[in-house]
Amino acid sequence: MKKEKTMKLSLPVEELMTSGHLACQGCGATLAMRYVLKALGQKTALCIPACCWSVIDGPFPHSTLDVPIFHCAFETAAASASGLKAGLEMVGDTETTVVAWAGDGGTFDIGIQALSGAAERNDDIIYVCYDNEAYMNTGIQRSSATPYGAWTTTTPVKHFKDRPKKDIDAIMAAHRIPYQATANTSYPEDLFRKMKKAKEIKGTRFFHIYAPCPTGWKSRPEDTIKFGRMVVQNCIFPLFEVENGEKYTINIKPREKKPINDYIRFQGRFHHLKDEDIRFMQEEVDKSWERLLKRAEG
Ligand SMILES: Cc1ncc(C[n+]2csc(CCOP(=O)(O)OP(=O)(O)O)c2C)c(N)n1
Ligand code: SF4
Ligand SMILES: [Mg+2]
Repeated sequence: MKKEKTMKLSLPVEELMTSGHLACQGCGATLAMRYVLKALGQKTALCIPACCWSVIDGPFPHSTLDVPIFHCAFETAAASASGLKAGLEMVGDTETTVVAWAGDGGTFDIGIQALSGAAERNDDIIYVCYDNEAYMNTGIQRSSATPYGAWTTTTPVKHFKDRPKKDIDAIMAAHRIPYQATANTSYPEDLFRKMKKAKEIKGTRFFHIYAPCPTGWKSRPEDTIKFGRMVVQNCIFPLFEVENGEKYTINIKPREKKPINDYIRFQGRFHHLKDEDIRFMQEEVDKSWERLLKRAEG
């Protein structure tokens, strides 16, 4: 007799994100929201500034999410979340988890002042930056999260981005917030565990989530999960946690660190790069991995 196949689910079956979202196929930011809400549960309120996610959710009064959303101005994700948390506490609601949910442009660039203010005050919010490495919603413009070498509409092929990605994780660690983590939808259990842990901590918590964007990266939708695994194995986007800005824990250390070439080759935004450009990028990745290892050694 044929043995029946069973699959063990390690994440809760309950969905707070339903069908009908408006994202492109293979959108990493969309999957990130789904997993985050599985960890945080129904008593969650979101502040979403202008970004792809303010569209993905759907036109009012429809919503793909089964939690309340406050659509705020581009630069105000953290300040809006701080205010919403204070307001909820004033009416006696101490249970709702307030989440600022912003893109890399809204975090690394335009919202960094509000984020820094909230983190310095240690306001009791979770701030999630889904990082698709450019201003995607307005047509793929460069942000300070765009990696070296990438094409965007404001860094055309002849003048590709010649500055490194801003180290937002180090900037947040300098605020000595109680908890911060990087995460990636290709490692859903890791993301889920860290978000559950963050939910139980008071104060400012910061998540930096890797979010492939097939439209802006000129990649195939079916490669999104593969990219997430690659960036952990080649150390472009390592998975780690930081407590109080000091205690670094690397969650996954690749047994054998992979070269970045394959990852670069699969994305149209890097097609113009010469061997020497890729060699330079590899050196930069090696250096930042070494820096992280040192921080984790204490
Ligand atoms: C003050 C202000 N400046 C510019 C815009 C236009 N704008 C809306 S979304 C967006 C891009 C957002 O980029 P990011 O935060 O990375 O999110 P993504 O679109 O990539 O998801 C821009 C420039 C705006 N809404 N408000
Ligand atoms: S443009 Fe990119 S980030 Fe925006 S919905 Fe499409 S895939 Fe997602
Ligand atoms: Mg972006």
